[in-house]
Amino acid sequence: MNKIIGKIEEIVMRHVVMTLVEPFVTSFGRTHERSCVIVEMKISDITGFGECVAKSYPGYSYETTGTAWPILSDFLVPAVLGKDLVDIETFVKNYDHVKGHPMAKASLEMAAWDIMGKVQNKSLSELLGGVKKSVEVGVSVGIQPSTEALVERVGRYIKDGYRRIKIKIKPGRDFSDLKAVRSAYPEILLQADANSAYRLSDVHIFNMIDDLDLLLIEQPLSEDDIYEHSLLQKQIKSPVCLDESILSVSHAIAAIELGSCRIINIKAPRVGGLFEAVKIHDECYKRGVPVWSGGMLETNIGRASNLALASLPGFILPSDISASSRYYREDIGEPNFVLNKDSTINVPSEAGLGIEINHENLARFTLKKEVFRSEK
Ligand code: OSB
Ligand code: MG
Repeated sequence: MNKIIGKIEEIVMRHVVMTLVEPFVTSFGRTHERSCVIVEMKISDITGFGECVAKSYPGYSYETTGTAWPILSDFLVPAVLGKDLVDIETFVKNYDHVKGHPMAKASLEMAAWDIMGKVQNKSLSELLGGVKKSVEVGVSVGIQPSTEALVERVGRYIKDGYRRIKIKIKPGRDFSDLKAVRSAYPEILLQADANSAYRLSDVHIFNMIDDLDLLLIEQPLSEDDIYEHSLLQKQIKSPVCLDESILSVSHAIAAIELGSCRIINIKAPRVGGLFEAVKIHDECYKRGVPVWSGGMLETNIGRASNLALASLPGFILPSDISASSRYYREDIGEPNFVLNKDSTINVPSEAGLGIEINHENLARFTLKKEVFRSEK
């Protein structure tokens, strides 16, 4: 029997908006002001934080800050408020009956893990079964105004110390962009992310890209095209990696068994939280399928969570977790993560997420705040 940690007495939701150091452009749109919901959970004198990574526009998935807010306030928060926190498995059962909305769910779960770690004086990495003190990382480079600008931007990231570069692609900005980067930097670990912008009939483009020695091609087809990805993977040499298509461990198993991908990008928020993310990791690890951690332009709160997850043994490819300075000039929590000389970032070792909230910045970036207290 697990010990009861205490009653969830209060949950605070904040709609936070932070400006990226530079706009981030993908096949589905442009982000400069990045919004998120930050949840704060209290059990007596212990506070945990979680980040809902859904942005203002439903380009990556249907979730937005605007959908996450009522899903949290009307359904998820009432499902856990006043309940005893015992362990994460029972915590997530509280809202089992709510369909979908994985990012909203993942933010509450993150706050619960943060509390769990603080109570047990263990880092999130330790709680999850992490084995690494630092993790290999890369940088995700948005679509630039021109191919020349892209080569130049990539050059500066390589100077910063990133050894793995991911290029966002879309129809019309694919092979020639990748070829230019490959020619300029023949040694770099290179991969591409299409964010579901192609159809199976575009296979000839991927056949050309096959000659550029990419680590992987991420999410070429639609998120519901797991079967079509299996047809694509049969016709191309580069490993397909799925991101948007994988919303649960069942999807991961289906994609692997069908041969739809050879690599999986794990994002805890996309799959409903760290609990499901670890299940996907374990399943992939057992089958020898490499995984890596994706990112959603998180604040340091979400970044700490990604780093802890990426410390698990199956995360053998470099993750989309870059230095804090690549995202925001100022963050809502410390420490700011820095890139080590060997293109790694240290995994937080303090209890829980290991993030000290900067309350002044948090208040400054908060547009809206709502407090929920349990009755007694
Ligand atoms: O597809 O991996 C993606 C950012 C927002 C939405 C989707 C994606 C991304 C990234 C950025 O590629 C990764 C990062 O946080 O550095
Ligand atoms: Mg992706």
